[in-house]
Amino acid sequence: MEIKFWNKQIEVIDRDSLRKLQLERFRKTVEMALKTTFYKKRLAEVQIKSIDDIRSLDDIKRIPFTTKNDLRDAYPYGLLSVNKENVVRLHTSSGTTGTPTVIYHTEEDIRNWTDLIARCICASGVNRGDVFQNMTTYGLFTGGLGFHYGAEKMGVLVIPASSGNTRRQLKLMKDFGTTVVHATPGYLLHIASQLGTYGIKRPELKLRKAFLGAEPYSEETRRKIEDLLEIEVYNSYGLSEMNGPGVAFECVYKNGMHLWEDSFLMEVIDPVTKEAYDDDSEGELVFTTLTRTATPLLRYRTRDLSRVYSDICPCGRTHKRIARIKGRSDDMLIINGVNVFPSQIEEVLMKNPQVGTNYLIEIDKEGVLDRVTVKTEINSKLFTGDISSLNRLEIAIKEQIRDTILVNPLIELHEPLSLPVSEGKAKRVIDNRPQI
Ligand code: DLL
Repeated sequence: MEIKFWNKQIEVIDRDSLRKLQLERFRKTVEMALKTTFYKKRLAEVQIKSIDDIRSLDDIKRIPFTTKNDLRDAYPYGLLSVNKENVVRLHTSSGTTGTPTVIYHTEEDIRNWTDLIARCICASGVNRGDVFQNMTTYGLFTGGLGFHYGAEKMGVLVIPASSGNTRRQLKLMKDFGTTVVHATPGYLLHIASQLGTYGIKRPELKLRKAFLGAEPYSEETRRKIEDLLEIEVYNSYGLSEMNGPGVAFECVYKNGMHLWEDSFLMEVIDPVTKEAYDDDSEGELVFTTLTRTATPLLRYRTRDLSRVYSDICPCGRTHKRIARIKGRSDDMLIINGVNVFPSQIEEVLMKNPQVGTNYLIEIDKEGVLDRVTVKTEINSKLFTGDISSLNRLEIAIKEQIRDTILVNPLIELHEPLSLPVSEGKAKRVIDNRPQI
């Protein structure tokens, strides 16, 4: 297997040198943070008043966590650490309700972010000569411009298709011989199921790889997309508060995502006690930016749940890998007292070849009990059409979900394309229970 690097020196750096570099950058980050009204006050409360108060990476434990609410409260300029004249771009989070979070970038910040994306793309084995179709939304969402800049820097031909308009996406793919796409998993799964509808035969496409992220998806969904499109899917993780994409990405071994530790200092904490783990336990990811100048963030609580793989990756990169994100701690559903992640239900659905591409989880109150309804499309190609096979599928899904989440769901099978299709982040859960 050919292993490619964008910046080999940094990607295979020995762990001691990496820690030295992290400390140097962490100190600079604290220095930048102290220039913001928000952190000046926050850090004074724990007696951190200058860079001299930070002597080791362990000093991070003295710093209070930063939350999404802190960022919202500081909106719009409370976390800006440079003069406005030095800022060249801003992005905001994709949430549709409430005050968004805003991240500012200097030219240097954009250069560093772009470099990280080029690093990710290179790690997947993409080369100059590849044709890259960026099917995520351009605009405030970071997936569009973030990947666009990185792919151009890497030297691939970029098609800035943005999201939506499946007919046009497929035409672009066919006409320009697209070899790599970037999308949300939900949207690519939809496209994959639509080739026939738009009269496209697989051999007419040159597609070989896809980068998928921005929302949780299971290993089963990855496999389904890989099988349907005969491509390789790479998991891509990021969040707008840490630039956007380019935080962690899979190499060709696809055994977890390398977290770029020269740019992000990672901690994994118990979301309840907030204690940082020093082993590989599953917990909430917390990040401190290490190179950002306009909006440095210290110990940002992501709410994303994952675990670290500390073993060495055969690709030679020394940056630790993180497991597929299980979900967000705030996405966890409590159904009749049982903790359930939507990803557990998705895993069961996508394991069944007779299941189609879209699904919805609805939760209602029935008396004192919670009732879960899982609505899922069927796969028209594999479905034979007789009622008894529909019944068999329904029972099988019901049993598999019950065995996984210990809650007995109602199953509704729907015709292909009858449930809402999402071009960006999918909304899969509708919780109709009264808010307490
Ligand atoms: O979704 C940035 C991004 C764009 C990442 C394109 C990857 C590709 P936000 O809109 O701020 O930023 O949403 C960030 O999305 O905290 C996770 O909960 C979730 N997320 C992102 N990537 C993955 C992934 C972008 N690969 C939030 N698997 C994060 C699971 C993911 N969840």
